[in-house]
Amino acid sequence: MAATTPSARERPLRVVVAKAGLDGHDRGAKVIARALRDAGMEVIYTGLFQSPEQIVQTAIQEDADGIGLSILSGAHMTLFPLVIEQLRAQGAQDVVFFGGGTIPPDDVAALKKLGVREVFTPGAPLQDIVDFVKRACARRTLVN
Ligand code: B12
Repeated sequence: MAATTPSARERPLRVVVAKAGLDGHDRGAKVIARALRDAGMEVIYTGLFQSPEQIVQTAIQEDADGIGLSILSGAHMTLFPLVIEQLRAQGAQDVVFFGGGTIPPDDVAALKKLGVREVFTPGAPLQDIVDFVKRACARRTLVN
């Protein structure tokens, strides 16, 4: 009998949408979580006031393909780098890290240089965000 080769199949994308630090603005994060869910993804929303360490732990425990961090508090230049540090410390650099919020253009450029894949600011169309997440995380969803 011929040997069977396991064929690649696709599973839904899994994405953690996170809020960090003392930032209480949760509307944007919830809108993004809903848009990604409506696009067929499995979304884990962390709720407010998470530490960078907790966010990365959640992504690992949930076997997430991506982390989307929402920051409207002005603390983005502290919290995004801390999440990157935790991704390295916990051996999860392959998780796609992106985000959004009230982030000035110069800071967007600086965060992208640090390794944040994409940053979406107020007014960013939801379809652009969905398309980005599908594209950026797609490679991770092929499983045997
Ligand atoms: C609504 C609002 C509030 C509400 C929040 C309600 C809630 N539950 O979210 C209330 C009244 C509680 C509030 C409180 C405060 N607020 Co306020 N708030 C706003 C406001 C007017 C709108 C934010 C909003 O909900 N927009 C609608 C959502 C849908 O848009 P969004 O979050 O920007 O999301 C879009 C993008 O940014 C992006 N995105 C966002 N997150 C993510 C995540 C991912 C993964 C991705 C891919 C994309 C993405 O995609 C979305 C779609 O385009 C903004 C001003 C503004 N125009 O942004 C100020 C603003 C954010 N607030 C501000 C401030 C200062 C405060 C207070 C400190 C005021 C005070 N002194 O008490 C408090 C802090 C409260 C706290 N604990 O954090 C400042 C922040 C300044 C800064 N960043 O340095 C802002 C910018 C106003 C200003 N111009 O000064 N606020």
